[in-house]
Amino acid sequence: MTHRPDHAGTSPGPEGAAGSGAAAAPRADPARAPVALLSVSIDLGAGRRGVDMGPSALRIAGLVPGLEALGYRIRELGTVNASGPELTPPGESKARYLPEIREICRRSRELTLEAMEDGLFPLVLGGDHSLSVGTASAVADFHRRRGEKIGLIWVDAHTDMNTPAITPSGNVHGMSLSVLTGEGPEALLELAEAVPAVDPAHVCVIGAREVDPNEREAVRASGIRVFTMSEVDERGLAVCVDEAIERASRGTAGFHVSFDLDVIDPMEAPGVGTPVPGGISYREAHLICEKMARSRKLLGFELVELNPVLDLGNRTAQLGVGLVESALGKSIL
Ligand SMILES: [Mn+2]
Repeated sequence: MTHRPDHAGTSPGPEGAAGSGAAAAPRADPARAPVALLSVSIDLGAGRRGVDMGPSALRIAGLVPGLEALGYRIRELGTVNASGPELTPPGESKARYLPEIREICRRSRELTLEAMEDGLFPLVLGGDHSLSVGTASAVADFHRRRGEKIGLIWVDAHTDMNTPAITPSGNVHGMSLSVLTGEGPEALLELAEAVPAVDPAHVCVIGAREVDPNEREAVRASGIRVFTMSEVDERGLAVCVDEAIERASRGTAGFHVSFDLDVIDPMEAPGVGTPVPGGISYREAHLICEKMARSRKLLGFELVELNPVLDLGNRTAQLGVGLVESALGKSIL
């Protein structure tokens, strides 16, 4: 197993000293149900190849032993495999590979829902960000069937609020949050049991710094709350994360997190599908995840857009494993 350095420099947190005697034991957490681990090997929603290998790289970086060391039992749900772009007709240029992406989302959604019905906490490894249409809607529908709403926190350099009508690229990974909040291709909207799958009033984006021109209008019209990188710089990350958690938790059963590794600066996370300069730091990424763990409101977590082809010695995958551990309760003290 590879050694992963522990993350350094984050504060122990407000309740750090109040461990109530459970010294070495992992922090109690409602998410400490057994973990259902699902890999979604797809890059059809992205503009370049490689993120389909993300789930394997995270496993090589020690994801499973890391979670077991935290006390989690893991149930493997296996891998949902998309066909490669060489063998898949791209179809319409404004939503490339839509039929195949729909099928991958449908299968990912079913596996996620089944696991939750069995009492498991869904942890999803991607894969390009289109997969969230399946997984996040599964978490939403699981709770909807129980009369509950969920929040959604989208940690990403992008807002993923494009639609076929406005997309400059035709890449579906830039449309997934739009679909989840009610606008997009019918083939994807109809996967969820309700439209929108998630009420935009409970949706936050953290770290956005690259939004397409027409996408800005869609963001403004949608009612989601975007903490842009400049707001994060102006007000500080901790305040923004606290507000995002508050908004996603108010009147909901809790929130699902969709964590796109491109939110982190490419200097620290080079192995991502769509690198954008000016991202958050290694320590800030951990702070986000630790705050989510401390909130005790986490309903599901997915880590997406890891691209091993662009990575340097699997360091982005190692960072990703550390972030999952932080989100699931690992802390410095
Ligand atoms: Mn994304």
